[in-house]
Amino acid sequence: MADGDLILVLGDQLSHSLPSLAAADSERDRVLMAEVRDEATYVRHHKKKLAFVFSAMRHFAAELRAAGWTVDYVPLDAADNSGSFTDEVARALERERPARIVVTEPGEWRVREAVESWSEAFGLPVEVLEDRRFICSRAAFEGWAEGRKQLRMEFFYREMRRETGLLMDGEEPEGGRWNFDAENRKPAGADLDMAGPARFEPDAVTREVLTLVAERFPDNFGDLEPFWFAVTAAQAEAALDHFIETALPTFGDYQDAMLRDERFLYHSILGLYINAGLLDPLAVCRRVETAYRAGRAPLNAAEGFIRQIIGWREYVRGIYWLKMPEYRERNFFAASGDLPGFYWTGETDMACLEAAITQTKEEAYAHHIQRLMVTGNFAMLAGVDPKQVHEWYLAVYADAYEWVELPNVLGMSQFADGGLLGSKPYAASGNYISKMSDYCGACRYDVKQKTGEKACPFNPLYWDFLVRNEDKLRGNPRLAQVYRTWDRMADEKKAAYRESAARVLESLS
Ligand code: FAD
Ligand code: DLZ
Ligand code: SF4
Repeated sequence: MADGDLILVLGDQLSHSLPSLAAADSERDRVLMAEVRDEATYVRHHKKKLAFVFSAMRHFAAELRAAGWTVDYVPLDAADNSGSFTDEVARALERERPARIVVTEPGEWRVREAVESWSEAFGLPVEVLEDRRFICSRAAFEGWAEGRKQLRMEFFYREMRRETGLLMDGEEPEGGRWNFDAENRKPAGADLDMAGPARFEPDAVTREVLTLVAERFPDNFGDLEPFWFAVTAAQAEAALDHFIETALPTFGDYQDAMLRDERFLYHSILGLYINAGLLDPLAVCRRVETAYRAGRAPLNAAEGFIRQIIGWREYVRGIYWLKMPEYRERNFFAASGDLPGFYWTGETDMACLEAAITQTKEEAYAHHIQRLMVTGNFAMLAGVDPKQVHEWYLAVYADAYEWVELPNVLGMSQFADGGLLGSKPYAASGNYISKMSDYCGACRYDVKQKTGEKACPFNPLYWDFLVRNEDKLRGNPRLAQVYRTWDRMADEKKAAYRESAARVLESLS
């Protein structure tokens, strides 16, 4: 194919509308897809995540072939697999001698850096196309951020609503308000009817991948089976239909709730499909808006869901590219503790952490409030090094890619960016977890006890965290009331909190 292009398609670019494919000619150009050791090992990914990515890649390659493309697909266990994108591209150049390399911009810094070195290294043009599956380009986000003192998601989100026209009533937001979050904080009762996510039987391709992952990654975190994720766009569409029908109407109400025996509540479990390219984010939002306009979902549900995608998802990606690579190094509290070992086993007496981590181990999934207010909150209160926290999250969730995971972990959950993403740390004592979940009833600790042996560890850690980081946080107007409460506390009570916290921290090391 001396005058054709080599189109490299990455494992999170499994979209038939991908700009690099849309711009190519299936008769002249050749697609390269490769399962590579570097990507499979830059963190120790959950086994289910590896199986999902490889199986979805293999299915996508088959669909491309069926559509008339010539695809060079390099499986992980191919004898001559070189182990990296750069070396696989080098091998393809030897074989095919293309005129150019074309790739849609990679989602992660690490891969982008590699791609940018290729033109010089290989001595031929490398065209990097903008990833139009995102609504806000990197340049547009930079333009929005320029000159602003604070980069608040809420204002960015309004721009995205105007730009997409989603849930707009002329120039005004549908229902007269931009945000219906105040209605989305109900605790859930066990009596609610929850269908759970759509589940799919592994086919022969997936079964082959399951065997490969079991053999090659036996010591990675997480249970490989049962494996029920969608691995094709058609299955992911079916999962979207299922969500809209069974969970969207109540998505808003119980968005922040946690239940021991209901791992998924009314969440969509679509993030992994959207991030891999099996579902288009804007099309998903349009489907949700249609359901609202047809009277099949209330406004607080539709708005809440759409905000997560055109608001939070676009916003964190904008922040990632605006601030990388220095963002990854941020550690506002200079936290240096090690991640407790139970994050890898789930073996802890704290029922909330045990539930969130066990579920993560079994499903490669936990919902937003579990990630933010249970595992994230605990790590921040305990002073864990944010880099270790980041690596854990990047490894354990099937939807985790650095561009979306890092700002959520480092910024939103650990406040390690010093307040770029949030105006105050999401620090909470056991009371928040008790209010929003049924975990505390089954816990060896007592959420009502503030200090002492039986006290919920979140309680003393909460105050200890605020006191330890007083020099960084006292000036924050949103924490003024909290520090006034601390100031008014009797000295013995303060000492008891600090002693209890020291005992908890000691037990973690
Ligand atoms: P739903 O609750 O059904 O939400 C719908 C969709 O909105 C999601 O599928 C996702 O596409 C989007 N969304 C919701 N919240 C966010 C957010 N804060 N940032 C970006 N998109 C959002 N999301 C990831 O996709 N990958 C990650 O690695 C990731 N790591 C996280 C780590 C922490 C500490 C926190 C607090 C959040 C993280 N999130 C991450 C965001 C969010 O928790 C997940 O997107 C969500 O839980 C995925 O489950 P779901 O598909 O059922 O989402
Ligand atoms: C997550 C992942 C994994 C585990 N393996 C591969 C792989 O072998 N080949 C591939 O093309 N992509 C993989 N991915 C997704 C990539 O990490 C993702 O496409 C890039 O990080 C985006 O920059
Ligand atoms: Fe978690 Fe504390 Fe409740 Fe136990 S008592 S489940 S540790 S919040």
